[in-house]
Order: sequence, then structure tokens, then C-alpha cells
Amino acid sequence: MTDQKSQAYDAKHIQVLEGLEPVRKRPGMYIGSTDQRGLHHCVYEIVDNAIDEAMAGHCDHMIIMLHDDGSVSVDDNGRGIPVDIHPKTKKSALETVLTILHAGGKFGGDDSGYKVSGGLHGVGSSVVNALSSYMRAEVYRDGKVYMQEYERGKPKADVKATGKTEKNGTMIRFMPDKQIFDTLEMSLSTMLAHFRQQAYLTRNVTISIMDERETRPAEDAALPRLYRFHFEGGVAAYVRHLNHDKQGIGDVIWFTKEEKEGYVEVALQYSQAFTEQTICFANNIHTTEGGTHLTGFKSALTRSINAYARKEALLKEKDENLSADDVREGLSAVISVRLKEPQFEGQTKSKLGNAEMKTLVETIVNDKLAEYFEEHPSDAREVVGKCLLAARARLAARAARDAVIRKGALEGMTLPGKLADCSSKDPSECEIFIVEGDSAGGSAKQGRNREFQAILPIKGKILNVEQARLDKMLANNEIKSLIIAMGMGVGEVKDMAKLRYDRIVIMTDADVDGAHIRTLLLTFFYRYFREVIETGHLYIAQPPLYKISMGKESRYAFNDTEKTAVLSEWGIDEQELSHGEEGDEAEGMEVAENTDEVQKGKKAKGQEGKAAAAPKRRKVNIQRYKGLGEMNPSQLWETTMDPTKRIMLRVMLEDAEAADAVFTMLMGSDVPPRKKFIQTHAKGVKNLDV
Ligand code: TSJ
Repeated sequence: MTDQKSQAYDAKHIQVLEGLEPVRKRPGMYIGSTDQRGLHHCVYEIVDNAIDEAMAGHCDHMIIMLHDDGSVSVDDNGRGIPVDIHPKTKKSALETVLTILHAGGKFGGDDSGYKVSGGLHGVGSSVVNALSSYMRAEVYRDGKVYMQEYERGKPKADVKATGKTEKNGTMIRFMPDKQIFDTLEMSLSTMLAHFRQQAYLTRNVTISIMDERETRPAEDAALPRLYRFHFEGGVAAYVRHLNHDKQGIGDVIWFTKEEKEGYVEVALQYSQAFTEQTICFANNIHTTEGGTHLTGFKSALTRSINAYARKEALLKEKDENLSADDVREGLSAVISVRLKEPQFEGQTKSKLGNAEMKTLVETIVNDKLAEYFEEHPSDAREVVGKCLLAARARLAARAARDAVIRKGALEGMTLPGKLADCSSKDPSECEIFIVEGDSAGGSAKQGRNREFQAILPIKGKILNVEQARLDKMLANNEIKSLIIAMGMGVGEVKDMAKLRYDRIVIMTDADVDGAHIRTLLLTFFYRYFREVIETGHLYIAQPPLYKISMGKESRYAFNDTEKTAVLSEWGIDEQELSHGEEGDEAEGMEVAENTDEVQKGKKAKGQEGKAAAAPKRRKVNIQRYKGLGEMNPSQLWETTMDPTKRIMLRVMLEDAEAADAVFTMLMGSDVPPRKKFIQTHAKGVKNLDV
């Protein structure tokens, strides 16, 4: 059909007279298909003519009726199709429109205005006639009623004046041919969606739909029989409809402009949603493949928002511009353009090709958005804020993707410089200590057994990024080093068999910060290397909290209970030490050993045997380690790393799960629980401990 049509254009003769036989032979070529879609297409085709009349400003109401006999009628209150004899066809304009292929809209000398018919749908009403077992046309014009009937596209008689009337308009009633269509059952609900959309696009026009069918398809059975669509707000009402269950930001922004190239109408509103919905039309045809009008819109939107964000310093100099995708998140928009000669391209001929539409839409949207932002600064800020959030999410996603892409590269990558690897290459005997801080890392490197112990120092709080997303963690250098050192890759090609160490040991300070970093690392393992935990390869080192010395003897305590126990074992009542608080520094205190009081205490524990010695004054030294770094290499080895003496905790999945939950709550965007947590635990940050 397009070929024939362009021939018609080329020849600059509108009347390439052609009968309707080819239409009945190959209906699919004209209406796409002969299923329900094709059936609906016929109704739309007829209604389009009334919409054209409305767009030309001559009609403001149309009624579509689904009759019980399976026919459909469409009435409008326009000027009525001319019925005078056309000089070239020697037939009335009405008959020409309805019986000659490709003649739609070319008659009556009215080629001004923008037409739906002649566009994507515009195969012409004659096609519908050809595919109808019966059609009746009535024209109300000049006080008279004119009428003509057809059978499968052929007039039964000439146009006749059948009576008088006050009104003007056109009525077409047709019965789709059951010889052509697979089904004659129309779906009211499908049509409602279509006509609702058309009503948004044709502001101030009323489209009524009446369903008079006795038996209706199941999907329509519960629907009312009469609908009336009328939207003063045009596409602004459309956007309001799209956002009706969303939390909008500001009001709907709406503007229209008529230029010599055509007419542009745009409405948009941001909401708190994350999806985008931008729907565009050219001459009321839904351009599902987009095109120049959409390109112009997007480009203007991105530019305007960036310009505003820069001007208001919401984007700092160092920040990248917001991308087209960033400014689309949470956007609902409808773009409607009308132009004289729309060019439709693309796979389904639903992509607008007219280049001038890009510039036109772009200019208008740029101007109007800048104006709107100036006048509504608080809405503008909220919109920019929303886009900035999207940008951050985009960067995080990119980092995650890059990390995954790099997974292949990770394998062949050289081990990180700061890793002090072990000499053994037998993973079953190797272990790696992830150590917080350089000084602790230094002690660990010196104190370790080089044969089978590797040390990876990581920087303390690097992981504690504000709003840390786990995918950001993957982009982090410390994490990257860790992944490379482990050797098993990450993401799709992760392979447990390549794990380079049998034991992965998290070694952090025994304080709040250490606990925090441990939480982060556990979370990381839980989310990205859960199998490492599940197979029992992840451990937490237990550095001592205290060193308690008396004379030549010294003992380590891993917590306060142990400290008490050690002191008690040595016959020292802790109460007597408590006048001097266990300060940061190691402190020496003179205590009387083996006093009566202490003796009692000892007896209570059943250790009286040792206590026979004469009372003697000795110096007890309690050192509290603030961090691993305070231990010298041999102390660290002795207390924490020596496999024959150390205590390590094997991480269970539940531990990591708990860490993950804590992490999510503290770092996640879920504000209320976070607030609650901080209130509840304001005094005891130790609750962070896993
Ligand atoms: F094409 C059709 F028959 F399918 C059909 C056309 C169906 C329906 C429901 C409406 C119409 C239609 C056509 N409504 N209004 C018009 N208007 C004209 O065709 C028309 C009227 C006057 C003049 C003029 O220049 O005076 C020009 C035109 C094209």
C-alpha cells in the first residue's frame, strides 16, 4: 500500500483511481490482520475521520456505538462529508471517499490542517467499506440528510437526499464482513483504552462510547454501557492519569505551541516512582518507536535540568552532568506533535522521521522548562534531587558491572602489592589474615609464619562509605585486592576450587571501630562469597584485650571475664585494683598478695592449695590493647596467630547474616529503622559487635 501511496504522491494526482478488489483479496496488507486487532482497526479508521474534523475545529463530539447486530456506528457533529459531484470522479465526494482506494481526506478541497487519516492508520475509510458486508453513510448538511448504502464496498445506489435536518455531521454505520474477519467480537475494554487516549490528545472533544450489545465478551460483561471522555487538560490530564497512584513532585507541567512547522503539546510530571513513562504521538498516532519529537524532548530535558542544577550549584563543578537516563527516572511525560506531512519510519512505521520536529520540540521544551524551574524553585530542587539520586545509583551499578566484567581480568591479575603472601602454594595449608591498619599489618607481617600465612593489610574505614551500596564495595580498591588475593574470582566465574587459602581470617581491633570493619567484611562475604562461609573457610581472629603480667609471668585475657579469672587465679581481688581505672596506658599497681581477703576468694574457687606462700608484695601489670598495632610481632604471633595457641572463631552463616542485617539497617536507605536503632543503642555502640 505504501508503494501505491507514494506513487500517488509523486504523481501529484490525488485520484489514482483504484477499485477495492485488492483490499478484499489481501485484507492483511491494509489493516494489518484479520483478527480482533484488524477488526478494531476498522473502527479506529472511521473514528479518525471524525477526529480530523475535530482537529480542523469543526466538530466537538462523536459517538461510537456497538450495536447488537455486530455493526458499529460512528456519528460526529462536524460539517458533514461533502456530497457534491467531484469533477474528476464524476461521483459525489461522499461516494469517492468511501469507494475509492487512497482517496481518504483528499476531497472537499481541504488539505489544510493535520490529519490522522492519511497517517499510520490512514488506509482510508474505503478499506473499511470494502471489508464490510454492509455500510451506510448519512450526511447532515445544509438542512438535509444525504444517504448512501454499500455492500462489500459497492454502492447500492447513488447518494440520495432522504429528508430534512437541523443538525450537521456525518454518520457511518458498518458491519464487518464475516467472510473476512476471524472474529466479529469487539472488545469494549480495548476500545475504551484507545479512545480515552485519543480524547487526551484531542483536547475539548467529547468521545462517547455506547455498548448496546446483548451478549458481550466476558472481559466486557461487567463494564458500564456508556462512556464519555472529555479532557480540557489535554495531555496534562493524560499525565495526571499516568501518575494517579504515584506521589507526584510538584504539579503537572504543561505547554503547547503552534509554529509554522507544526503544533507541539507536552505535559510532564516527576514522581517518587523509579520507572519512566514517556508516550509520544505524531498526529494522534502513538509513535511506539519514538522518533525526532522524542529525541528533541529528551535532549531538552537533560539540558534544562543540568543547566538548572549547575546554576543552583546542586551539581558541583567536579560532578559529571546528569545523563539522559538520570533525568528519566520517575518521569511521566506525554509528547504530542501535529504536522502536515508526517514521515513514519522504522520497523512498524511508528517512528517519526521529520527532522524539523527535533528542533521544534527541543526549543519549546528548553524554553518552557527553564521558565517553569525559575517560577517553581522548590519543585525544581526536588526534581534535581531525584535525578541526582538516580545518577548515584547509575554510578554504583556501573561500578558493579565493571567489577563483574573485570572478574576475568582478576584471575590473571598480579597479586596486590600490599599482600605479603605465603611461600606455600598448597591452599589446604595456607591462610590469609585480613588485617586492619598498616601498623597492625606490619606487626602481622613480621610475626607470621611465612611458610603458610599471608597478610593483607586493608585500610580501616574505607568501606564505610555513606549510603554504601555493596556494589560500591566491589569498586573499592581494598575489596578488589582481597578478591584478587583470594583468587577465586567474583560474579559469574567465581570458582571455589581456586580459593588460594584454606582459612580466611578477619583480624581487627577489639574495639568499636574494629567491630564495625568486621561487620562490613562479614557483610561483604555474606553477599558475595557466601559459599566461603558455608564451607567454613572464614574466621575471626581473637586478639587479646589485656595482657596481665606479674613478675615474670604474663597472661592474656580476651575479655573482661577472662581478665577477672586470671587475676583471681593469681589470688588478686579485682576490687583492689579498681581505684585506678583500667586506663589506656598499661599501669602498674602494687597489691598485697595472699591477703586474707584474697585467700577467701581463692578458697571459694577451690584453689587453696597454691596459696600457702608467705604474703609478699608483687607488682601486677595490666595492659589493655587499644589495637593490634600495639602488640609487637612476637606478641601478635603468640596470642593471635600461632595455630597451636590461638583461638579463632569460625564464622557461621547466621553470624554473617546478622552482620548483613545490621549493615543493611545502618547503611540502607530505610530511614525509620535506622533512626530507631540509633535511639535504642545511642549509649551502647557495642551493639554493633557481631
Ligand atoms: F470518512 C468517513 F466516511 F469514514 C468518515 C468521515 C466517518 C466519520 C465518522 C466522519 C467523517 C467526517 C468527515 N466527518 N467530518 C468530515 N468532514 C469532511 O469530510 C469535510 C467536510 C467539509 C469540508 C469542506 O471543505 O467544506 C471538507 C471536508 C474534508
